[in-house]
Amino acid sequence: MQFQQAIYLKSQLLFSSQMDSNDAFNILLNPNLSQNLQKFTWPKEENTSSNQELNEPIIDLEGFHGGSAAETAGTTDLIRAACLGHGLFQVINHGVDLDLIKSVNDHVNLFFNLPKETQMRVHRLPGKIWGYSFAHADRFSLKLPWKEIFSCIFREDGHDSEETLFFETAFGQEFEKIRLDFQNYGHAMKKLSLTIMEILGMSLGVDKQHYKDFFEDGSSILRFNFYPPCQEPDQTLGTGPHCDPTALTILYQDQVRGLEVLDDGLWKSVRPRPDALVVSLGDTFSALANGVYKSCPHRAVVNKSMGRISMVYFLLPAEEKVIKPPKNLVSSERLRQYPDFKWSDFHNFTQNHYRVDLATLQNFSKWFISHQPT
Ligand SMILES: O=C(O)CCC(=O)C(=O)O
Repeated sequence: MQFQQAIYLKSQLLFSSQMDSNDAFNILLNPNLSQNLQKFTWPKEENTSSNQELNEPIIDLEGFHGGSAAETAGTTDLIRAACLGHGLFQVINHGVDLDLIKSVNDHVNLFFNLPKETQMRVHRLPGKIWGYSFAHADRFSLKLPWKEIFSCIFREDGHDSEETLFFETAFGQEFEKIRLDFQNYGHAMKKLSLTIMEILGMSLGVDKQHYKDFFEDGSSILRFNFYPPCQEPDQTLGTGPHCDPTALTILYQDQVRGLEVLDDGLWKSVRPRPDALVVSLGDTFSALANGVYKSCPHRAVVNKSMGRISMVYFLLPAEEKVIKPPKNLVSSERLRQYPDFKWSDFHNFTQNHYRVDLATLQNFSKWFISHQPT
C-alpha cells in the first residue's frame, strides 16, 4: 500500500542518517511497519473535511495604523464578530515587510531540504522547545502528525541565549544571516501581535492598553512546519485538531492549502492569500477574556502531490504573570470561567501531562484546581 511505502521510505531516510542520535526517532524506525502505519493513522471522524472554505474576515490594518477613528471602529467590529465565532481572521497591510517574510520562508525551505544528518545536528533535545523534530515523535504516542517541525524561541535580546549558541554551533557562521532574519521577523510579529492586542482590548470594551501592556514583556515561539506530500492524505493529518494553548497565533502559509478551522461543526479550509497573515486566538487569551472569546479550533491536512510550509508565531505571556481577566469581563451574570494561573503552569501541563487538543484549557482548569493545596 502506498501510504505504507511512504512511511517506509521516510523511516529509511531517517534510519540511514541518524541511527543512534535521537531516541525520539526510534519510534519511526521500528522494523514493525504496521505499527508505524498505525501511528500516523487518524480515526475517520477526526479527518473528514467538508470541502468548504471558511468565510473569515480579511482585515485591512492600514486605517488603524493611520489613526482613522472610523476605520478603527470598523476593524474592531469585524474582529469582535470573528472572535465571537471561530476566532480566526486574516490581516493585510499588517506592517510586516513582505520581503522579510519571503526571506524567512526561503531559509525555512532550505532547512527542510537539507540532508537529514544536517537537520539532525539541531534535533530537539529532551525538555526543550527549540530544535528540529519529526512528527512530535518524542511527545506523542499515538496518531502522529505527518510533519517535520523546526522551532525557536524569540526573545528581544536573544543573541546570547542557550538556543542561539546551539544553532551557531551546529551551523557555524552561515547561521548569522538566518539568525538576523529570524530576529527581525520575531520583532515584527511581536509588534503586530501587540497591535492586535490593542484592537482585541477595544473590541472587548477593555482599556486599549490593557492586553498590550500584559504581553509587552512576554516571549514568543516561532514554529516552522513542513508537511511532506503523503500518498494517503485521507488517512492522516499534518496537525491534529487542537486549540493553541498560547495567547495569539500569527501564521504565514505558503500557497498550498492545508489549514482548516472547525466552524459550525464542519472543518473548513482557510484560503492562502499571498499578502495576508492568519491570526487566531489561543487558550491563554480566552482565559484573559473570561471565555467571552474562545480559542480557535484548527488542524492541518496534507495532500498527495505538494509539500506545504507554514510559519507560526505564538505570543506568550511572561512565565510568572498571573492570567486573569480584567474586572469588567466578570459579573454576576458572567462568573469567572477559569482559575488564576501562570503560563508556566499551563505550559508544564501541556508538556508533561496532556497532549494539546480541543479541550486543553477546560481539562487544565480541572487539573489545576484539583492540584492546589487545600
Ligand atoms: O500549519 C498549519 O496551518 C497549522 C499549524 C498549527 O496549528 C501548529 O503548528 O500548531
